[in-house]
Amino acid sequence: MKRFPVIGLIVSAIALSAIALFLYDPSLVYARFFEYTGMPAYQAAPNSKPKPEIPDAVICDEDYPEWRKSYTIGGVPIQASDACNPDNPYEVAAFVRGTNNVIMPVLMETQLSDDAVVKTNDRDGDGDPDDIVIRVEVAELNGRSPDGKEFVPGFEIAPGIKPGAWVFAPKSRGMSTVNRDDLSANHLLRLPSAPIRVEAGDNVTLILENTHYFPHTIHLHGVDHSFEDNDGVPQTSEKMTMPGEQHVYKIKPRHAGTMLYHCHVQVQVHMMMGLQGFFIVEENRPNNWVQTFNVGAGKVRKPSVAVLEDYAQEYDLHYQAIDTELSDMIQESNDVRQLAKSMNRLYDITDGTDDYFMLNGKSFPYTLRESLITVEPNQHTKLRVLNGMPDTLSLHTHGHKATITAYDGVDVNPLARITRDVYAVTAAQRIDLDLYTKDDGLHSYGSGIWLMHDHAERAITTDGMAPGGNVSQIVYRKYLNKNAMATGQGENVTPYFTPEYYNREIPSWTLADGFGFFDDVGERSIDNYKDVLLVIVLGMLLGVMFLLLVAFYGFFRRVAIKLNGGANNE
Ligand SMILES: [Cu+2]
Repeated sequence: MKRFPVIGLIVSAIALSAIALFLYDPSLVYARFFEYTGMPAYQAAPNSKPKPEIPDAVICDEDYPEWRKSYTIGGVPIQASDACNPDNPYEVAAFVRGTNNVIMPVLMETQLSDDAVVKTNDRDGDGDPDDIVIRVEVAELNGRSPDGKEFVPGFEIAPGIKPGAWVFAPKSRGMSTVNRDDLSANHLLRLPSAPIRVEAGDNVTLILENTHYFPHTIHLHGVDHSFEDNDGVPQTSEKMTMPGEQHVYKIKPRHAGTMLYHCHVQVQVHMMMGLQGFFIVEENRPNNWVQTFNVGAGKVRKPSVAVLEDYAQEYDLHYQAIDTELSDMIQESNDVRQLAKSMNRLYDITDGTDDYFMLNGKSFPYTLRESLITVEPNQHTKLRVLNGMPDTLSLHTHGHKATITAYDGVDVNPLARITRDVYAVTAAQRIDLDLYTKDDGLHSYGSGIWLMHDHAERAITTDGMAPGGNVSQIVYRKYLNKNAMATGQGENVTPYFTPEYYNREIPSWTLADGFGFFDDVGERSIDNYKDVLLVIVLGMLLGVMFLLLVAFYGFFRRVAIKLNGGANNE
């Protein structure tokens, strides 16, 4: 009478075991099965997902294309720029003449404070001012705001990518954002910290106005300066400049060259957050009005007299990297106590890995908007390279071998200069390069669109997605289109200008792959759920086994009672 459920349980157990075996390794079951039925016909692979829509992307987004032409503003000759996003020529004029010397309409075309760069007194009578007062502020980019979800002021290094950062910027006026609705940073607040230029022999007063919530200093790395109250090191030369305070650095550099400045407070955090920039001392020449700031680095629209003696044009190339473990901290909290703890005590740079790699504050494809090096044949271009990354920069130029003319601001003996195509630049090091576009098979292989990038391959990615990182191009001008982009014969770059690409939502070769060979695999098949089903079936099997045990126990208990003749019956 109780036999039926027991048999049912036994059958269930056997059936579940068979299903479990099938799920665990179908080929074991198939092999037995096919011995009797023969092999099945070919089964097609699952369909691909439909090709993703590539969102409309703006390749060149510049509002002021007229800024690309050459200008003369306030008597300052400003070279043309081929960049999609050129520098504001009025700003350049103010940096060259000094914000105190340009007329108000020029200053009003910028967001500079009228005391950002004050130039006075031609002490040696050589036609240019010698007392230079420069004011820098400290700005946060992409920080957490108590007012909303958006990080402010916003600064994209690549499509949709806004890491937290800090920069030194020329003293500005007005809002840090474009306006109340557009929370992007105003034009002056951006990575990298603005390159600063002075002339050798100038009496330079560099004033750090600490507009930030942490203490900072400025260390003038490689720049001739006296020690006391001037070296930027909180343990030796001076106290830290606390929030709201200012510090005055006084220098009169005797030696010209490509140097750098950086904060020396908690260097492993502050320098890596972006408080580092070029500090360039130009050779002393008559009538040498130098461009004090080069916001955003890149092309110098008003090169110094000495540079123009040997070169047609000049570019500042600042390489940087960001570890998101550090940069995310200012997006998780805006309580300075929490930040001081997380940044100074919890963040461990020895466990850090860099995720984003930037040239002049941007990663590919935005490097194409403002960091193309555009050249003509048979031209000398001066490149100043600063490695602000913790690892060695292995800068490689396609199609060109450039000559290293200086290391760390010291000229290399012309007889000992090295011409090469990978330039090793260690952390904090600077090199000056002579990029000579003579088509002789050595200096140049001829016209084209030639890549220029760090050959440590992680640096050509954006958090592992390629193409990204610090990839840029040396472009012969005949390849430029009217949007200031190089037009080549290669793949369509549109997908790279979308946040979706760097969110890993678009197959890498989708536009090149008309047949969809490399599209994503479509709907999930039963195989994807196999492990889940296996666990469920094993659970059911366990339940059946338990019921079976209960049934057997009841059966043997009754048998035992019968054998005892009911003597021990309760
Ligand atoms: Cu600092």
